[in-house]
Amino acid sequence: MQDIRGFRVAIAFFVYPENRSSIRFERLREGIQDYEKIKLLQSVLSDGWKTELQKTLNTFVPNSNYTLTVNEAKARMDDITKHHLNGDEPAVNLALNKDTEASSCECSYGRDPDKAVDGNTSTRWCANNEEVNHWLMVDLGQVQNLSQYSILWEFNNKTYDYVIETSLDKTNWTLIVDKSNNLITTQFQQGVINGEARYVRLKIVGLQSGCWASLYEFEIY
Ligand SMILES: [Ca+2]
Repeated sequence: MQDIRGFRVAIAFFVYPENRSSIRFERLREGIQDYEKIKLLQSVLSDGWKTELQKTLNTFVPNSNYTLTVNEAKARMDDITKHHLNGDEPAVNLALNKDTEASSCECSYGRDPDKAVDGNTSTRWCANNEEVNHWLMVDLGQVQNLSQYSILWEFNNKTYDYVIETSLDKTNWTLIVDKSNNLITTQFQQGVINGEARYVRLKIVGLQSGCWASLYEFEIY
């Protein structure tokens, strides 16, 4: 059995992502069960679901912000199992590696807008100052039916107020998500969106002190 700390998620279990000085027996047992389940899933899942499982495991990499709690990670693993048994395949991230534009970027640090849609949770887009109303736009390449979005912000436990607008022609915009009074402080956030669009624009309208408009991944389904 391998504790995920010190390993780049080859085979891992969920319990104790953070440093603890002792371990309770029931937690250890849970960890062993999770380990066996992950190992089994890795051997039977399709490539698409394997990637989804890996994303969940990646949130438990040492020195990350542990964006999911143990229970959330377990719930996601159960969800993946259920979909696998139903014969479903994971939804395709429509934003992945698509063209992007932004109001600004810390480009000299490599924090260009395309870093928000490169599928890599260690690269990020960041605006070039702490002002609000910076935006990131993704061109999906063609008109698509939208169902869901997710954002992995730079920081956990911070409030990012944002809105999402969509457009068919890059001229006329429709507000489809209004989180301008966002109460959620988790680093990973997701929500439902409806309608058809080719262009999707995320605008950060409120920031806590010390936070800039900055995020690792913006996914659209
Ligand atoms: Ca990225």
